[in-house]
Amino acid sequence: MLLNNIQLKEFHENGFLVIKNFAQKDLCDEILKATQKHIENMIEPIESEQEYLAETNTTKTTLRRLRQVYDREEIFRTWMTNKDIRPILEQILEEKAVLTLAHHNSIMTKMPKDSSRTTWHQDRRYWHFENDNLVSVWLALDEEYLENGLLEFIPGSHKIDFTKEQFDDKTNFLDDNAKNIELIHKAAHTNLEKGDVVLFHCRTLHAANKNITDKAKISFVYTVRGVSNKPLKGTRSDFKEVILD
Ligand SMILES: O=C(O)CCC(=O)C(=O)O
Repeated sequence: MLLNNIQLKEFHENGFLVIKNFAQKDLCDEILKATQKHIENMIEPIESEQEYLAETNTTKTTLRRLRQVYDREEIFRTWMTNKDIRPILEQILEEKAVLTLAHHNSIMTKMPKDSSRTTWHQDRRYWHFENDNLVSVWLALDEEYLENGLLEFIPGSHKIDFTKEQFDDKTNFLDDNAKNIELIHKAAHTNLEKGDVVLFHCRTLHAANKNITDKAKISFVYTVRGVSNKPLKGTRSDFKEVILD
């Protein structure tokens, strides 16, 4: 499958693109089923909500992300190496794609009640590559909407050169900076259904609310780089990879 010209233009203009109904619903269900034991037992490596909170007075751990999922289950690898999406990734990256397993190699959760808001940020803050030719592939394993923590994006933000003052010291895009407020007003979202995929550039500002429903929201996210965009030696991005050719 390839993107048509309108979709490709939309990705390049907005820095993200929703592809409805991309993955088979059965595959999503199989992935969801395979996540259960990892979620229930919080099998390491994980990221917790508490790591994200400035202050916490609880000793409880709420799962936020199952990390390093590629090596956990065959069905996860099947999705991450799916051949149908490769031509699309190559269109966007304008070269072959390489699956980088260092960072977004995750099942993301928004647990009912105890999840937190994900503030506006660019994913490049986590990563160390020669350039920004990196795209994340988000798979909705079930319905996603604002109340359960759907991702929102700021269209065109991947093309903006921001100043340091627009971010806090943890590289969160400040909600109360005057310039930022104007941009945040332009935030866009599309409700997702099981099997929908969202592609987003590593510079695109995105955020997600906490989940205020009583059902967990579980999604899959991985990242690919253009083959010529090498991880910087000695950084945590310089890690195991899978060439998708
Ligand atoms: O679901 C979330 O909390 C946000 C996830 C996110 O920002 C990401 O995967 O880049």
